[in-house]
Amino acid sequence: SGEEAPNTDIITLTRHVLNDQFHLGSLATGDLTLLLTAIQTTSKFIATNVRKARLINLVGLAGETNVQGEEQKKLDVLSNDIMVSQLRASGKTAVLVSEELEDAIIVEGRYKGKYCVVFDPLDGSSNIDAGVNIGTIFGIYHIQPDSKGELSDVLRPGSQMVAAGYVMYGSSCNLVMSTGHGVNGYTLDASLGEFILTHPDIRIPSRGKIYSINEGNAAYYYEPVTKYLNSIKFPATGKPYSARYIGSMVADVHRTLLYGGIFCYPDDKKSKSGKLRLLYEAFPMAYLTEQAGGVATTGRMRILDIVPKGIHERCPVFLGSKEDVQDVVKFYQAEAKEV
Ligand code: P6P
Repeated sequence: SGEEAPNTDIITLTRHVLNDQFHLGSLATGDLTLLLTAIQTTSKFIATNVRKARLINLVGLAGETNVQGEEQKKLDVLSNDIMVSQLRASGKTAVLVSEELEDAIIVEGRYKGKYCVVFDPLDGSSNIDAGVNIGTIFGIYHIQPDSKGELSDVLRPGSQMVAAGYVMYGSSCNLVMSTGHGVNGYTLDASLGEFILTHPDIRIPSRGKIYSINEGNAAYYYEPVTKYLNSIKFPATGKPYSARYIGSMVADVHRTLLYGGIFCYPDDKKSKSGKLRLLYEAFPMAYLTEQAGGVATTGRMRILDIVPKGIHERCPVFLGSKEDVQDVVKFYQAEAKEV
């Protein structure tokens, strides 16, 4: 008939992760798959609410009433609540850390499992009124061998995570994830309610042409950052880089993974440790960046080597194409030599 035959070999996230289990060998008990299924469910729920929010003005400050006159929850509070309940109900978690909760949740009783999930349920939610893409960011640790699940299980370097990912809520709903064997991207087919593999084996280009940083902070930058930016804005040879800054980490990192270049949120004279959170923003994005062949550093050390002291601590972030990030590090190393 000449019509394009429907693609019958669609690979769903669940099937892809199940296949992945063969990599994990004996470690694969299905628990991680079930945990990732719970994360998929929360992503679909949040995606629906983010979309509705744009339609019926669900956004705004907590305590206001929405068009139905109901006491409405801020989207990020709602997103947090659904993630906590779904992750606990999965029976696979022992420790939960959320950007929205002051303290870690230790799961007790019959629902206690072997994994710790650290997450920002809706990062960048202040952008939602403007229709900017926002997202959920998550990282997963296995509890330590002699532990039943306690705070020390999440105060570990990001290099000990077994999986990490983000969900971006925009014109489509994209889930990008790694379980330690490369990075894959999935797109939600709302008619099927399934995440379909659309970006297999994402590899970040070794060098890009885009830099992403909030130049509104330029007055506070330390010298290595100023010198690096000048080197790509006024290059001795070649063309200047393009500037792209969305101000929503998931959107800026997603573009960096796909197009290459560098995303920066450095420490400066105003923000002594930078702005981004180590456990559930920097670690998962650094994990994905490295799994895609890129580099993620504070300027002075590999982000995934940091040992967190607290669950909400912040850290400086430079991540993206290997050569671009290594260019920044050279300016920090030059500064260290001057000292
Ligand atoms: P600034 C959003 O509020 C966020 O946490 C990240 O998603 C984003 O990268 C950063 O803050 C933007 O911060 O200071 O540039 O507005």
